[in-house]
Amino acid sequence: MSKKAFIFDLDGVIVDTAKYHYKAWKKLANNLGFDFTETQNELLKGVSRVCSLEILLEIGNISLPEDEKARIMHNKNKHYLQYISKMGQDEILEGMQEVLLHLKENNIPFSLGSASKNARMILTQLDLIDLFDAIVDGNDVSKAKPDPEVFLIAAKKLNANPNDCVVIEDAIAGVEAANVAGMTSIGIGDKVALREADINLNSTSELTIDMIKELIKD
Ligand code: B16
Ligand code: MG
Repeated sequence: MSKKAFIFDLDGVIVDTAKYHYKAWKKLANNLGFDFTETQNELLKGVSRVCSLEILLEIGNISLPEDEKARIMHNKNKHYLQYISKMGQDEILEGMQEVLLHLKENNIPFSLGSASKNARMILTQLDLIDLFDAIVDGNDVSKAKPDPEVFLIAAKKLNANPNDCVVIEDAIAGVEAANVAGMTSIGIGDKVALREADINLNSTSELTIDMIKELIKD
């Protein structure tokens, strides 16, 4: 396939921050007087913070003024960051550190392509930030996934043609964004939900160095 650059999603691909998002959103929902289940949390994966709040309020059938929304979203993030600040390298998803190190050692450029505004802090916490040639996150985009903007900016930063890029994603919106960008998409997780991906893997442990070698081979 001769791919020349890689773009990694963060949550669900490098680290499982979804569980911490869930705890923080659940507390917010409970404070507003309704429950929020783990199944409902699936709806928030890969979705921006603002859109996540809108989905949550819809579940609770609650409407709030904008300033109140901003206030509770800020509190949710503060709560979420308390979990993030305790994270360590042992929370990096299986095989991902090896994959990133292999790419680095072989001078194959790679970027982050995440919806999170906390991405830089998370990568710093995991001691991975210096490995990345570029970082594109929720602070750099005006349009959220499934818009391809995040991945197109990443490709540009890597000086790579979108067709030469491989995106690794765990969210439907992310796979869609990669496909629209003309990139090769690898979907991690539910094969039915992520059936639009070019390659489906059950978990990050299936993203092997051999698979990487195959993707970049001339
Ligand atoms: P934050 P990703 C996404 O990260 C998460 O999957 C999603 O659940 C979250 O709402 C979004 O980041 C925004 O995160 O509140 O930290 O800005 O999967 O695109 O790496
Ligand atoms: Mg994700």
